[in-house]
Amino acid sequence: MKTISSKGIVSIGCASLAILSHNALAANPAGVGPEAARSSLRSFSVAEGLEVSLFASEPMVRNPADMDVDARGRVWVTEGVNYRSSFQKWGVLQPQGDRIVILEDANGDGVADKETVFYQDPSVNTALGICVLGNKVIVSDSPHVFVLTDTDGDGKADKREVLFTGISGRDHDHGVHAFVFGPDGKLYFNMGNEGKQLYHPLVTDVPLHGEVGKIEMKPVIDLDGNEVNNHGHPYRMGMVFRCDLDGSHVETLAWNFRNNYEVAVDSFGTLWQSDNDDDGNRGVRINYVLEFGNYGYADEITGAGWGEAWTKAKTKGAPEETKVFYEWHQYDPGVVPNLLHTGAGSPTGILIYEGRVLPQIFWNQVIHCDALPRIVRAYPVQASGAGYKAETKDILTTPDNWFRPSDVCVAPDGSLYVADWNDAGVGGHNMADQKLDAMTGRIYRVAPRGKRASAPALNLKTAPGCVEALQSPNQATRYLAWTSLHDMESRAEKDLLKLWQGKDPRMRARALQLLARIQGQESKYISAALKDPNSDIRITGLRIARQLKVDLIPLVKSLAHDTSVQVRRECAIALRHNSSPEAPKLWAQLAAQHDGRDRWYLEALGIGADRQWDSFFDAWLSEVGRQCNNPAARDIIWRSRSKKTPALIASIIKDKSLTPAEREHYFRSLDFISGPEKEAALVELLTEK
Ligand SMILES: [Ca+2]
Ligand SMILES: [Ca+2]
Ligand SMILES: [Ca+2]
Ligand SMILES: [Ca+2]
Repeated sequence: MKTISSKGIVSIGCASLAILSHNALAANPAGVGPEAARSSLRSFSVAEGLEVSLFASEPMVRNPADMDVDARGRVWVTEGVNYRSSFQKWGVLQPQGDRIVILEDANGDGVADKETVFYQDPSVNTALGICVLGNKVIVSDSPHVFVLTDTDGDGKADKREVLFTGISGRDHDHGVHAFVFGPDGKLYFNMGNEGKQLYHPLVTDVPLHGEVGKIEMKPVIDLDGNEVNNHGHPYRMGMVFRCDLDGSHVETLAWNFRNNYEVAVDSFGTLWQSDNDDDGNRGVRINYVLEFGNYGYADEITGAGWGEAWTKAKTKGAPEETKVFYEWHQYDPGVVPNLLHTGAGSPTGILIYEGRVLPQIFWNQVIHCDALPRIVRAYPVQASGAGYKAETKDILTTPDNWFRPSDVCVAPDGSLYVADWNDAGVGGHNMADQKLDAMTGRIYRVAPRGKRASAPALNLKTAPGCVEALQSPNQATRYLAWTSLHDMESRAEKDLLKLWQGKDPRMRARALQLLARIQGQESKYISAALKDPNSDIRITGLRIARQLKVDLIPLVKSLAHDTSVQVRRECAIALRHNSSPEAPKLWAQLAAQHDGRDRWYLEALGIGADRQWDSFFDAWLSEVGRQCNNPAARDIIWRSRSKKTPALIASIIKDKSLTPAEREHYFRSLDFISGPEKEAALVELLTEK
């Protein structure tokens, strides 16, 4: 949902503000309750072959903020009844606090008929994230991330621990978001630009109920040795992370987003996100996330917003359609390109659909909610150079302007569940739905016509049963399977091998992640992966090798001339902060294969050369010799941050055939470099005749 910035109040908040002034009660004008909810479904359009049905509605569920579906097909919801109660005039509507509720269809008619309050406490308010992992539930609610455990299996939390703390963005849509379980057995999560920093608690156990109060904490130092905060060293704004299940070994995977609402991780370990524009600028973006990439919401060096640069560009005649590129600093060296711009929006939940129940166009694709245009849609991708290009394909939408999809999840049967916050507005510190008795919230199921909900029985005691469960499209199921298989180690190898030798690359990748983690078998499976005909498997192998801290140099050597530029992209990233004397030469070989057009590849090279520009760039200069006056070489020079960069930039700028815009493009590169070499280059340019 969208934060209302000073500009946003006018453009985004208007829907709810208008309603509030006309109707103090402000209930959904189309009616309240299950019958009204069912009748509103008649206006919904759904992708061909699919149907939408009502799973739950008020009063069973109100204002669902985030959702997860467990291995039994039960729907877990964090409610936002007390949304913004700490500062809005409607105040606390539910003194017992917001609920985390489990909704269940006990009699099998496709409609929820049982609700269990897993947890309710005033210390949890409109939690932006929920992730069900066995008997543990991770709840993201700035300033804390809680782990709630149901120790006796009655569906109610018995124990509360703090996983992370010290996060800003309390009572804000841009704080810490949902956790997801990755194919590597790690947790992935993100926070928007109000999250600001991440702390480890010194004591994790806290009482089950009540305010946590002040707790001892220490800043998170990530695996790169950086303190995780937004001060620009190097991280800024919204960030995305990976860590172990216990919160240790934090990696800051990418940064400089505005409100990257959730992260989705596919079976190859590739990350996908959306990001919200500054409200009213029609600049929502979908991102394929390059690990360790800067995504350019603020100026990398100064931290400045984009308005000034855009105003300047506009006076020089930049067309309106380039504004979105300025918004995300896409013309700056060191900023990763966006996958897709989707216009105005309030992006929310996201997932990667690796099931086989929806029509084929949705297989292996990102599925995403956008509450402003009231749509759930997919972005089918095709590889394009070292990155991707994407289209949009709608799944669910309606003209009913109270439909506000806040989250989407895959159930064990491969169907989708969609949470509907249901309001005239899209959050952003406001709501029309201010009266508890009439407060709405809906959960829909989207599935092929006539396909009844089901949850396959699991057998997690045996390796074949676990390998079966590992192939589930449902994340909560995969978590159970993964952890059992990981515990079985070599006892599961035979059955994992069958999956590894199968046809579906994503299922093979899931097996590979576990096979390569059987003690003593690491290098055998990594090397098999690196020789695989499928480029995504080679990429997965390299990513596993990085995580397992295997010596990467021989691996990058074997892949440095790979036929797939995506594999070479991954090689560049693998060289990041590698101190081997062989790293510069390998980077130079990768850089020499840049085609002068592929910005994804260029940025991957930049990520790989971080902190080692001088040696890497020198190696590249020796590699290309005098052949550095062509588009590819000029691109590398423009992106580079070496002591030799300024003189080379100056010599490009002196080329009389450059257009003024091209000259400006190269000049901009100098803003990212400091030191005497830059001063000398500037003097040279100023005194040029
Ligand atoms: Ca039922
Ligand atoms: Ca319990
Ligand atoms: Ca979600
Ligand atoms: Ca509502």
